[in-house]
Amino acid sequence: MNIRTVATTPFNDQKPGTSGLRKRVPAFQQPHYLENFVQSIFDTITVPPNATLVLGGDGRYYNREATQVILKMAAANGFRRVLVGAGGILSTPAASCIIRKYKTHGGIILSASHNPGGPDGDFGIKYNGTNGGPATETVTEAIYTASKKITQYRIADAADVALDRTGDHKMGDMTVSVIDPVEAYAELMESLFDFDAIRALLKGGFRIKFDAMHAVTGPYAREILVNRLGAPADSVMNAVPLPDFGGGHPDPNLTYAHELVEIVYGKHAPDFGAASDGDGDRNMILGKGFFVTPSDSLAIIAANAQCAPGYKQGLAGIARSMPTSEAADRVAKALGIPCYETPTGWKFFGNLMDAGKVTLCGEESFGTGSDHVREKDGLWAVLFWLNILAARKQSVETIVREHWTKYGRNVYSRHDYEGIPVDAANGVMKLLKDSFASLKGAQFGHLQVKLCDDFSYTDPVDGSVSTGQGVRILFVDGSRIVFRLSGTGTEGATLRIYLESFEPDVSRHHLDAQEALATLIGITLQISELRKRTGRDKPTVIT
Ligand code: VG1
Ligand code: CO
Repeated sequence: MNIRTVATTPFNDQKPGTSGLRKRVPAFQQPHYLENFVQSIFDTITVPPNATLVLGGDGRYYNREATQVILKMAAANGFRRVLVGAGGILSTPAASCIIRKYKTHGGIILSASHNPGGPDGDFGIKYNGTNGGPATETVTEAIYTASKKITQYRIADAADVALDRTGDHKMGDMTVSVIDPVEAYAELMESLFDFDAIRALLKGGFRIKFDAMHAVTGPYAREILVNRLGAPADSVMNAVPLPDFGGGHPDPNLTYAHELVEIVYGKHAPDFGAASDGDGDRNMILGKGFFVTPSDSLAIIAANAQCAPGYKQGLAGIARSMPTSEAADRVAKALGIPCYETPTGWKFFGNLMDAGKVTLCGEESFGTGSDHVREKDGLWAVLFWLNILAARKQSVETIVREHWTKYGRNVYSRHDYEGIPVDAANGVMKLLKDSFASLKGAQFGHLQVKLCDDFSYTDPVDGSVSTGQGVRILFVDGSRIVFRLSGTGTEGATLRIYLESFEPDVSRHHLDAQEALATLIGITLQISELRKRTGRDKPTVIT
């Protein structure tokens, strides 16, 4: 097999964001663009002899073409084997599971998660390390540095691999093993949860609806929920993955998963509703006419973890991203276990899990997971809820309300302003940082500012420091406002504002979050000059 060395010049925009490199499809289709980034990964990770790589993606437009290119580059860069999901498909948590199960030299995941797909949509690529988790910041920075200096890449002259035929295919000295994308993952789920109890729950007439949003979880949900757990076939909707996600925005929240939301808030609503995103790592949990915030979901899973066989031995600790509500902290305190606060992005949880410091992790952005893999995991969260529901035999709403009664309610909401001009977004952030001194101690009605800062994190395991992770305005009574710029978008800037206050009074737990947070929302608009600077009078998405 002939291996070609191709001369190339750097692109200067290959800096990975919160979760890998995400760009519009036409950017990735530029000659050498994909190849440069893949070679930068291989040059950074130094491939040991006889190494195996995992490869798969969320099935979005360009997934197949990129898969063929990466296979040929893996062969030219000394890999002995590549485990690739049939059709080039692997959900993000399944890829993590397979890296861990077969102890491979990491894997490459092709996904732009919940961003829309199609010829003009987004595409993305990231490297996960040998622990199955997203490369740490040190590694992504090194990949970026390599991408700025690259002069050549290596690629094999080989025929395309028949990606739909499972089994081994030869590419020179390298073997391409095309594997079932679901099997290993489904087995892992069966080892963690009480499938008998969930089967009995479903048999007893408990009705569920899972929205795969025409993204990667369709085949996973069918195999696990329908084939293995016996849910009726129509329990899974939008189950066929499509390269453009059917024109939708595969983001499981109240705005984009509206088809499911209408069903669970409508007549004849099922008892439980859930959705996942483009690459299967996010989850939204709903009861009959009831929405569970991701922050509450993390806390409730933590408080009820002993219901699931895989977590019977208890939790080592919990970690949440900084903007995620402090509901999980209250559970950790009651359990007498540590709770860690990390920057946004799953890559910050890896070290804590590898060191055995935490079992559960979560983000307010519909991400929940545990140390069973090193990614957040949408279907895992769905199964955890079903396991809890099977054990407690109460409705979703009752479980949440009882949780609030016991621990108090962390009222929470996130306001996103998407696609605003970059200068305006930077201006808002600068204004806030310049106002720290005058804000400290300032009084807004009954709320007084206790502290403002730009969050920075020192990893307790490797000592690495990550600065500039979001502006925090903390109030004396424990309320918080956090401002952050998104690191996953591909157009303009997205400003995220996270609002939280604590409500111990049960008689006020029924209040709508926007109503309960009205004072904080007012302060936000005042101190950020948001309307004036961005020209927007309301958020694009409220979750
Ligand atoms: C967003 C979320 C973050 C999440 C990241 C990747 O990042 O806020 O919590 O880890 O997406 O999730 P940002 O930088 O846009 O706020 V996924 O499902 O897009 O891989
Ligand atoms: Co995702």
